[in-house]
Amino acid sequence: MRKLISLTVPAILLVLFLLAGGAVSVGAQQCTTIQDGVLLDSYGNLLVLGFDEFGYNYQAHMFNGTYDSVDRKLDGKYWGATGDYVDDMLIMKWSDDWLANKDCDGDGKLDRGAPGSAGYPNISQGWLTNHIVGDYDSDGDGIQDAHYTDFVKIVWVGPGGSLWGQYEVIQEVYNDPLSGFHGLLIKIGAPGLGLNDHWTEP
Ligand SMILES: [Ca+2]
Ligand SMILES: [Ca+2]
Repeated sequence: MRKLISLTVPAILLVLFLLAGGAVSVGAQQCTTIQDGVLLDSYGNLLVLGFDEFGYNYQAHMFNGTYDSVDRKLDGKYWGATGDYVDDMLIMKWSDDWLANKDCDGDGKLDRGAPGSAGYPNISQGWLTNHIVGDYDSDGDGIQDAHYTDFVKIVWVGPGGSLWGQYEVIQEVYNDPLSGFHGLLIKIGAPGLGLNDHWTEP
């Protein structure tokens, strides 16, 4: 349980903070795709098709990497922080409204939010999932003896959401046998990932 909050909340931040930079200017009605070879990440590197060295596949709306690589800097740290979770595996998937694979408003960044909505193109909507597989030292003897998994679903719910002001964790399933958690269902909301109309209970 010790890692439950500290791991999941930072993990889901990542897509929100990526791709802050941009370079290309296109016509208002024209979409720029990753295939065009001009869209950049926040460090000025070209986005590529398929999985990049960090584990991102923006075209497929997927990430398969670690806490270290999720900040797009392989430095043994998670956004500058250290800890034994940094090498834990992280898999994410997201909807097009969370982070699209093209830039249609011409700001040089992958679009966020549903086109036409108030938050478009800068505020992620839709849904994001995190699946974490990791180990930790349960008793301080230096051996990574404890194995855990965590699965989290997050959706945009609009103003008033308890997470970052407009999001909610609608489901979390935590497994950590050594600490006595066997598929602990921490929270579950309505079915229908990211469909705000289907949301019933935070
Ligand atoms: Ca890193
Ligand atoms: Ca854009």
